[in-house]
Amino acid sequence: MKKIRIAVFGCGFWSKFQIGAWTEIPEAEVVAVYNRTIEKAEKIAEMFHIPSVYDNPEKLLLTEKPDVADIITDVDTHAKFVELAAAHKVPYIICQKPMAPDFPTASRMVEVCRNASSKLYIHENYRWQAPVRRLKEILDSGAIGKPFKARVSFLSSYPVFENQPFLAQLDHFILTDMGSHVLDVIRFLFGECKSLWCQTRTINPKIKGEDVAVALLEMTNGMPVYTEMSYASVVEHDSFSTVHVLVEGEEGSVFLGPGFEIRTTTRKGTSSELIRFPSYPWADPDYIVNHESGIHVNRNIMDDILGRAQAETTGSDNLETVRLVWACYSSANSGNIVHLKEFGR
Ligand code: 89Y
Repeated sequence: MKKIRIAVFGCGFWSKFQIGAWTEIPEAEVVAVYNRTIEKAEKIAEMFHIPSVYDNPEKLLLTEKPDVADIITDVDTHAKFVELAAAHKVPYIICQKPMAPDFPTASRMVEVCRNASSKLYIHENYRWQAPVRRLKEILDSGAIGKPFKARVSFLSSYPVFENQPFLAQLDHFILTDMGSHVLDVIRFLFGECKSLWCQTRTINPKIKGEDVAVALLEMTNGMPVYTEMSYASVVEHDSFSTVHVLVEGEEGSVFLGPGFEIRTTTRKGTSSELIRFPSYPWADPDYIVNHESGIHVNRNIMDDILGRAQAETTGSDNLETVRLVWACYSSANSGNIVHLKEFGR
């Protein structure tokens, strides 16, 4: 089998999990890694037996001519690497979430790739988490009838700044970092959003951006969805690194809660199921739900590349999630309800 040749740009915290997830996809082969500090690239290459290492991205692209550029750098350089890969006519480009540090940059990235005929995908994995997929199956089965409202929560005090110190320096934190995931899960479960109101706060004095956000969304299907995200919450059931979701329907309700348990309640009573995960040598047990979902998003992108399925998290689809993130900031700044039809068009 001829493998799809992948070049990875950026060898920071997330790279070992994303490359680890590629090792689970038989059609994929990571052939080269780039990092500005070459020692980091060498370490990752050694860990995963990757043959070529570069500290010059252009040299990598000219020499390797990869099928896929997988960009796992920090958000500030996503546009630079996506646009470089597009200029080198790389046919498939994958970019880590959040796509860009602002909405206009994200729109431009989608446009540049479209004009270069490079297919852009965003590595947005939360909608691929096993409990979230199962929840969607339950909703689609009609078990709770027609959903009429929902709550999607990410409440945590996990010491995320220890693993990823740059997060403390971001001017915009929780809505870009976690909101990208949470709002994408909301789109996956309930469709598009019509309007929203949002409030943000900064509780941790050691960080630059906001670490708490609450938002009320009106979906185009009429459902109200309340969402809350926080890295300042010392709660009994910490939701790191997933979401807790309660959906109420006309015939019952379903709750994805602590311990990856899904409890479905109808007038007949409550049933429970637990989602379990295999362990992988490259995955961190603290993040297992998250790291495992990397395999599914990579699988979906690979299937799209091979013409076997349509990718869910394309650049243009994810632009709608980015739109929600920045609509939330706009609402938080103005105190007003933001109508999505008018935002960023
Ligand atoms: O990006 C986020 C994620 O996926 O899990 C944790 C994280 O890295 C920081 O909040």
